[in-house]
Amino acid sequence: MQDRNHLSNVQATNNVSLIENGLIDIPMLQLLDENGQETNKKESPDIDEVTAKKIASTMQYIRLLDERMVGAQRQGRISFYLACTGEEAATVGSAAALSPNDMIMSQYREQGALAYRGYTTEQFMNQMFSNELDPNKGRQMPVHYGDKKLNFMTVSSPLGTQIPQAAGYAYGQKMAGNDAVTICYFGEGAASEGDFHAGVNMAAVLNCPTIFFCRNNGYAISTPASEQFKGDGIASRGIGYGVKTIRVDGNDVLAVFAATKLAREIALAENCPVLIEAMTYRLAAHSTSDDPSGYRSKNEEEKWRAKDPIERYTKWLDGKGWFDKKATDEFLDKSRAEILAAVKKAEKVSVAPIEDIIEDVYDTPPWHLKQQLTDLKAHISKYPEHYPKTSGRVK
Ligand SMILES: Cc1ncc(C[n+]2csc(CCOP(=O)(O)OP(=O)(O)O)c2C)c(N)n1
Ligand SMILES: [Mg+2]
Repeated sequence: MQDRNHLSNVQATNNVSLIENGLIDIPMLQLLDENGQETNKKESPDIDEVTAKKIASTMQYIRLLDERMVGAQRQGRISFYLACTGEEAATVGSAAALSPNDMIMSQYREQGALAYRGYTTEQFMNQMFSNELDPNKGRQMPVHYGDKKLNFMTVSSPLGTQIPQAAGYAYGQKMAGNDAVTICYFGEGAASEGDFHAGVNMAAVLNCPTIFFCRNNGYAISTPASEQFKGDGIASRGIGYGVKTIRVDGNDVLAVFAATKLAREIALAENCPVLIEAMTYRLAAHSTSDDPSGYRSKNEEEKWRAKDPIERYTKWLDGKGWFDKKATDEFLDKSRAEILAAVKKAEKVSVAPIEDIIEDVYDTPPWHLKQQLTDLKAHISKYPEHYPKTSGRVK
């Protein structure tokens, strides 16, 4: 039997020296420069006109949705929101390079990928308004989307949990032989969780077709990347775990699309994970509970605003003769009206019956949860003025 470890292959050296700067300055793939010009036509992905336009309209829609929902939170209509402004190319460009059978496991800022898959404005609203049409039955914060039909795993709040799950899910896809991969989105901040290391290593050792897609947007809430890690971003970690890795300009749709397409092909053909690190910038606040003016300068934001992924992509579309200003304006007007109508509709839908708060967890709710429910009902009937009329509604 052959040796099953690497120890016998290690080369000896007689130099007493430390390895320094072994993995720095990993280059970033850029296929579209900041003026929307292709940098290397031979490497540009082959995106047909229909797909190219769908990518554009999804990015525009998501930017609009973000703007409107931050507004809705400020008006007190929803409790919380997370915008992805500035990161649209990373999520929409990657989703466009996948097959609809591929599983998406997201962190929370990937509404672009979900919209690309066909999640409707009404579905977004029912989830965010936590009404009875929300598949989570209102038991989650806004932005915890999920959709079985669209192969989009429900978002969960604790950072990094989706990373080992994505290794396991892809392992199952490989065993089932259904020619599908799992893409796992996460932020560079989440890559500090133990789950990142466990998940990536597991996928490498067990040969799982997982695409680990890191959105390195410079911040984990108020903590800049420079205070999060000392190594060369997250790409260097992929290489450390023996995972094929690529760093891309996350504001460049063509680079993101090309990298994800390649990652998918390799993951399927070789049954292995691939790590993509998309370099981008969170132009938005972390969430509606955050105010970035306390930890970064307007000047820094402006520098990144000038690299707007939508503008860059639009210039490219225009160069191809695929950009129609009038049609785009009409689409935005229609989307604005659709979002407003969906807000008005979703906020009128009742919340789920109050029993749902303790059901679906245990086969039979245990006595202490039943007791808490009884206490809650008593509390709501004592102070009805502090609760929506529909709370406390019994099945
Ligand atoms: C285990 C865990 N720790 C802390 C948090 C609080 N938290 C929510 S988002 C966040 C920052 C994550 O940053 P990053 O992964 O870079 O994603 P980004 O928000 O930049 O998209 C933190 C610390 C959490 N949700 N879960
Ligand atoms: Mg981040």
